[in-house]
Amino acid sequence: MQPVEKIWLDGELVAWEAATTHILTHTLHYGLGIFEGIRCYKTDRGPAIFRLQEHIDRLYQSAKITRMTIPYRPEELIEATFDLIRVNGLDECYIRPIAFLGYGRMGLNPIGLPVSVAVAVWPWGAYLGEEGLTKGIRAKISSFTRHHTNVTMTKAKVCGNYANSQLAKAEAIEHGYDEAIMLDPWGNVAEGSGENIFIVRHGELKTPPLMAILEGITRDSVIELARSMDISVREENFSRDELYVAEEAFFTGTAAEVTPIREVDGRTIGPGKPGHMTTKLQQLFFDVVAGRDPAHEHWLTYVPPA
Ligand code: PPE
Repeated sequence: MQPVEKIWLDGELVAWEAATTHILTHTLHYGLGIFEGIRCYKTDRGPAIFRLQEHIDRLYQSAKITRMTIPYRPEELIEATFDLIRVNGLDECYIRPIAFLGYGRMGLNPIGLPVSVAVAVWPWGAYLGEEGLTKGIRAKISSFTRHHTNVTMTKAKVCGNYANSQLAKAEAIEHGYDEAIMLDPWGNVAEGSGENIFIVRHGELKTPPLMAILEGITRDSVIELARSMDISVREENFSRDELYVAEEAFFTGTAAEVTPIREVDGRTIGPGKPGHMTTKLQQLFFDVVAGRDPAHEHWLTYVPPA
């Protein structure tokens, strides 16, 4: 990764190398931490953060679900993010807020432990490679099942939830694929290791409903963009074999943006290259985040001068 100068840690801007924590930090052992992933894009009017408020709101929702008290107000984390982007002199970056249980006691009981909060920013290019964005990626249905929502709370972006994602991701890569697609406990297609998934079937867009998946902000954006283009969107379960015969498929996520899927389990999706609808939505998405679409200007927060 590409280090920058400063990280915001518990209310202070500290040097990148100094943003460390004790080895007996509770979350390191047991995984009850919550985080966000946000992107800031370069625009003609300076750096702009995509759907900042929605991401911060989701962080506090994750806190509510996990009963963690974030010892800062949302506005303080927003200010911290602005400060960081300015002090590190970035025009685009990825933003990673995290709240975690600190040092003080071992054993599973999380109640009463101190909560630490950090925000880090760094340049992060195409998540699944530049070529993935333009030509599409190859995915594998994972042998690992996505969590049942009563196993772990899938609406919360909890650090520990990502052990499941990492098993799936490593398996996919070791089998020569770029990304994993996980099925939910009922056998429906759920999501990628760190992305939501869409298919085009009979000319309509389909994406799994919000049961066992993360309520993706890019997912929500793409649904709205598609409807603005008069594309019909169904939030409906579909099976693995329906994915195999889809006309198009793509992932959405803050890191992954809109990444076409050109192959699943050795089956070519559509013509084996990004389809018409995927390309149109990807283009519109990149216009929106770069501040080139007045209709969705309200999704951008321009980093104010100090
Ligand atoms: N599902 C999962 C499991 C997930 O982790 C993400 C984001 C999404 C869907 C898409 O959500 P949204 O970003 O709100 O559209 N994954 C984050 C972490 C990726 C990482 O490798 O770290 C992200 O994209 O920032």
